Amino acid sequence: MSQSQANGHVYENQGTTNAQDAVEADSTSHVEYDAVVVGAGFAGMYQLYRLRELGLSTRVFETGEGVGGTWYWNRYPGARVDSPSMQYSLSFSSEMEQEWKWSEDYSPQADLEGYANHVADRFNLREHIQFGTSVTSAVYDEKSGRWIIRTDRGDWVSAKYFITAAGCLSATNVPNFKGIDTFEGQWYHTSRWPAEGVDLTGKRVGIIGTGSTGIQAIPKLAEQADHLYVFQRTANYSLPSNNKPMDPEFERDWKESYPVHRQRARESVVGVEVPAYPDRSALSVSDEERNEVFESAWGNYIALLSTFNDIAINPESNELVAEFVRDKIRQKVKDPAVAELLAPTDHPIGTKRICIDTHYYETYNRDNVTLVDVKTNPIETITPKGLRTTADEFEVDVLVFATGFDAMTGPLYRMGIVGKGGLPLQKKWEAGPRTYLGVSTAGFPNMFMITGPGSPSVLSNMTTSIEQHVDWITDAIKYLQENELESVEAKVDAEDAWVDHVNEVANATLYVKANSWYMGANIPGKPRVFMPYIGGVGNYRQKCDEVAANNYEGFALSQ
Ligand code: NA7
Repeated sequence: MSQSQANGHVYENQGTTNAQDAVEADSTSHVEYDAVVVGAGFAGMYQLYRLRELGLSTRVFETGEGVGGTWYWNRYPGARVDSPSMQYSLSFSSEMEQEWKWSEDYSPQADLEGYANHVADRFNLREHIQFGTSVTSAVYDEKSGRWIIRTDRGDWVSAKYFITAAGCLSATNVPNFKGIDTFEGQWYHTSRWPAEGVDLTGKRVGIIGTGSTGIQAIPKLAEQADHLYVFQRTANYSLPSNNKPMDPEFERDWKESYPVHRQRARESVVGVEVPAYPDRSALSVSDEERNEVFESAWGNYIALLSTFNDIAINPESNELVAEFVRDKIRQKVKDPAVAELLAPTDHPIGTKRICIDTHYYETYNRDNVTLVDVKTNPIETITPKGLRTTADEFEVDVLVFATGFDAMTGPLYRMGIVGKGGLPLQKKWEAGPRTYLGVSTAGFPNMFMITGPGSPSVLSNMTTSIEQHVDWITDAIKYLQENELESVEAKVDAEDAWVDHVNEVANATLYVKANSWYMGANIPGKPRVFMPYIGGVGNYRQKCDEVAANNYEGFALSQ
């Protein structure tokens, strides 16, 4: 893959072909599958496993040369999951659940990639996965009722079912910085970090971006580099992960009652087993009591945001937690000016993905780290020797872009999906994604999106949500097969009602106030719409189950 394909806003393959062209333009033979799945992360692999159980011929296309999705690509120093290891794992095989051993409370990338490989090997999945292959278009052919799927290898296949499992955060975003092509050093997007690593010894390094990725990478880069410049536009709230080696007793206890823990996670708000919200406002207690409550939850980010019932909805209550966290930052960072710059003030806490870290703030006490405020003095241009802001010039040997992703819709658009009537998905979603339950969209029959926009997805523990979607999709396909039905497609009115509901729930929270990637705000020109569903994992699951139990209410089923 070339640098320009791997990074940046590349909006080629927007599906301008129509299905007939797709078929006729290529007379080479092709393979017909029952199902095509795009992506071989946890979602794609579990979907493959379930479809194989149904006896469906299935092909998985994967851009990478190995399995793991997010954990295949994100190899930057410090990459680590922000859900507890015992819960960030697949639950469908109790044998695997029991035999697998996590080494740390929050697993590092290498452990997660190892686990993904174990899943692939244990269930013999590899033979059905075509690696090093990107889908360049997926077009619904109304005549045959099949999806025509083309790849960057120049071949094409057809399938009755088309299932996207390409992740929510896989389309990398490298901002269109002036002068980037003139840079004489090396530059990397964190999500395309070379597998062999990068030797930063003795190097001057600049990193742009202080989201979850930057916050994980910065302490590690600082340990290696001669000097590290951190170019921060917006400060983020980060809480200590308190990561440590897995306690064998905790592991044993957890494994003894895994099904109970899993069930609680499935019924929870965010797909992780957490203590229930106390039914009281942060404003209902004394300052002293509130501080004690915050202190006791410090070090467990989910618990901290669940200490009172109104942190996500009441600005005053939210500000109390936010100020508590800012105080912690002030205590950790020696230089008061640097501490103030690191203390976020422009968005309510929790309305952007909260970060968890290991020694992030302490890193700014090192002599070889400089924090540069690029909000006050924006980056003007990348230069051959480094970077120039409106105030200063910085010489660096290596530039690291921790600049995030074209989240949720980006991976789908890059696949060039075209539905009935030759309508590209990107065109249909011009004003923001429109889905029914986040799993399907009207006009795109027999297409399913695992953790698509309009589902809890990125607001939840991904493995919980992935399994829920895969199980639901598999049941829907089974229902079609058993009832000799040809297709399932969301009805427009059901979709409209779901989109209204998704927006209504989001608008009742403070989330819509932040310029976050949840809102599409990090990508110039992207519509400002809150993309995931914030109504809670448990409630959402119940709704999906009801739809299925009512013979797929809201879907048109055709013979
Ligand atoms: P994020 O959270 O989108 O963070 C990207 C960072 O890059 C953020 O600090 C941005 O600042 C910064 N950025 C982006 N463009 C620019 C420009 N042009 N100039 C300066 N700074 C810029 O991505 P991550 O990879 O950290 O995390 C993504 C998710 O992965 C995370 O939420 C977890 O769920 C796992 P901004 O805030 O836009 O001012």
